[in-house]
Amino acid sequence: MRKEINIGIVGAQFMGRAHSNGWYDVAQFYDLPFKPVMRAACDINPASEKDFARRMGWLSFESSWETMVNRSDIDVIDICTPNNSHMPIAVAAARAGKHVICEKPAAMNAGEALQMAEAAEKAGVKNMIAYNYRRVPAIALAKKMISEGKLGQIHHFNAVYYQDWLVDPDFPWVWRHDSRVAGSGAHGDMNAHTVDLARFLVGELGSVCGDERVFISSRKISGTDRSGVVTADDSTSFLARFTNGASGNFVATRFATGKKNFLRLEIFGSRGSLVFNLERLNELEYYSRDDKSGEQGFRNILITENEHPYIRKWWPPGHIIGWEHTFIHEIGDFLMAIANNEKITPDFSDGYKCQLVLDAVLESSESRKWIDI
Ligand code: SOE
Repeated sequence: MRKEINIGIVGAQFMGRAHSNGWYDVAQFYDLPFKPVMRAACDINPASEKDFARRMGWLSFESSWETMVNRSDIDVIDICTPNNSHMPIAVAAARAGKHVICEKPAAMNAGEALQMAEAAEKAGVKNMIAYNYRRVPAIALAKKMISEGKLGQIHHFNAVYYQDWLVDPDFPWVWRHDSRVAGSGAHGDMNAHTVDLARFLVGELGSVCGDERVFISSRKISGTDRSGVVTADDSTSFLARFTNGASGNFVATRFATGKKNFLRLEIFGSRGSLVFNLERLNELEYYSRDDKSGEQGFRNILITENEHPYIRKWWPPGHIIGWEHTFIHEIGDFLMAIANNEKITPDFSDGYKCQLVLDAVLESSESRKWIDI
């Protein structure tokens, strides 16, 4: 077994920082058979990349992702760039024999995501889409409880994901407003998470009916007199039918005044219910119809016990963890999958299946019809 594994990260923006935190901390908490080395960081802006990379502890710098993915001293490529470059980088990295972890959503559309899944499959490399919320301990516990049948047959999956940074008309035009770079807006950024969680917790979605909205259609470009046209959605809501009969209700918006990063899931089943709120990520609300009549009610499980998923790696019972830990968990699980040559999920084919749903919602909104997936 090798002594070290060398990581190259592409993209020094916000999510690159979150991933860097994961690479930095993972060896402290995971019993890895090799040492992860933060070998190289790459960004098209060399100044921001060097500043970022130096502070985070990356050892060398590249300004071209093509050079990066072909470096012989790199084993893993971590893609944290805007969405329009995920596919070319992931495909090239897989062809160069690198294991690949890629920020969500997988790509601009299902066609691109499929190319990524096929390239990774053909190259036989480990691949993962960084849907980090699967690795919140409360969500992993919800998965376990649902798999054990604690909820019985699931009737409803309701997901709202609220942010409010675009309600300010003076917020400038950024790449996330440009559908040529982002693919979509709130939809691909936030519904992507909840669709992944819906697939993880409840099952495949069979059909959808969507409503995509842009509330402010042009914004000032910072430092110029020009305005940019907003072509990516400010908000997208949709109804869904799961193939197992459950009913789904999804809202993602950047216009939820007062809500900064509010993600709430409600899952109602024939035997019980679960409610998760990201603002209280160490907790899970559970209602069981099996409780004694007269004593039934929602209980709040504090997810800090050793038997809870991921918690043993951290602190003694009662000590809470945060958002950044989800990146350490996903990177740790990814490295363990490489070490043990095991399948890791969500992989590129999950990214593709999630993207099929996202694409169908946009098609439905445009055609004003339900769309089968
Ligand atoms: C920005 O909207 C963002 O950082 C997303 O890109 C993340 O995936 C989400 O977790 C929080 O919001």
